[in-house]
Amino acid sequence: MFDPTPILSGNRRALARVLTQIENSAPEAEAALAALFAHTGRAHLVGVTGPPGSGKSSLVNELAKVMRSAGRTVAVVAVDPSSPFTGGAILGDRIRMRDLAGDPGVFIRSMATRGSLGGLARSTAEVVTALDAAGFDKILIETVGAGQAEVDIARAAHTVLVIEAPGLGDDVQAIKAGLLEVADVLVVNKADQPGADAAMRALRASLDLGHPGTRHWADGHLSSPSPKLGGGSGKGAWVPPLLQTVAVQSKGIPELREAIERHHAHLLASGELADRDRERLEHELGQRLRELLLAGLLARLEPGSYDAALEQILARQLDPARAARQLARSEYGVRVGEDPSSPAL
Ligand SMILES: Nc1nc2c(ncn2[C@@H]2O[C@H](COP(=O)(O)OP(=O)(O)OP(=O)(O)O)[C@@H](O)[C@H]2O)c(=O)[nH]1
Ligand SMILES: [Mg+2]
Repeated sequence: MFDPTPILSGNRRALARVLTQIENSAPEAEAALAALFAHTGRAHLVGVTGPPGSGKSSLVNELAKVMRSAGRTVAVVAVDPSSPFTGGAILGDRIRMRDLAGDPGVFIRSMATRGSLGGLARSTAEVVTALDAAGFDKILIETVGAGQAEVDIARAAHTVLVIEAPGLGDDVQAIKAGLLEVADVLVVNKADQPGADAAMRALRASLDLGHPGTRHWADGHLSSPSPKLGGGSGKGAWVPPLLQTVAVQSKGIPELREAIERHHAHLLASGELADRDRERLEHELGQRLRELLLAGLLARLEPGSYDAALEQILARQLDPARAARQLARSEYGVRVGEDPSSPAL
């Protein structure tokens, strides 16, 4: 039986132990998370994403400092999707985060990919659960906004910061990757560098052109997104502010914190915070259900039938959709996916 008391009362070693269990997918993690989950839902989750090298870690470090000065406790989760063998970025982050070391109101954790990015998304969510239960006021989640999976990790937060910087190449890249769509606060960092004003203009133009408001998951949302999400409904809608910062000179950081707090206040006042929590947890429920159903099905299939189906598909004797139905049917004896009213898993 897992006793959550040490973590709930701020014992850092107990917290670190559970985070390691989560990262290793140790069997103990599940019981710990089950006991901790009831104590979550209080932290303000802030996602920080953007192209590689735009200054996310530097900004997170600065933000953590001003949040501490304002009396908030802060946890930082740095998600590094690169191979564990090239952990240079993590090392860099550790060194940079040294300013904050020794402060009991700050907790920093780097996470590297062990398996798939999907696995990383899940263990990040679990780490955030543990940090939330441990009582941190603000949880900053840094991911490189390079692919959909990483963007999804950040967008699961309540407030999403998108960090751009001049001279990183094609600004349109980031826009294509759907980063702007998920931004609640937009930052052009490295404003000391040439091209910062041009980057601001480009972002402002695309903000004006774009239709912010449709926060939708890349896959697997089981019900339609709430119409309230994204503030597309006019009155009281949130317009993402566009800020400039110079992380290495601590410039623009109080203004950035202020924008984050304003967004939090907006989420609370509009009821959107509850909507976003609902969306995030529903996404997780759907994801886990899919995984369980698939694993259960694969485990109980007639040996060889999956491969046989694949061979038939490759030989163009059977199409993938029908093959999937046949596999599902042979297992459960139900006609999965043929009833249009049944949810598509
Ligand atoms: N000139 C200038 N350099 C900056 C600024 N902010 C960060 N840097 C530098 O830019 C480099 C990358 O900064 P990081 O904070 O590691 O950027 P990141 O976005 O976390 O990088 P990844 O996690 O690797 O994607 C470092 O050498 C920083 O010192 C800034 O405002 N101005
Ligand atoms: Mg970084």
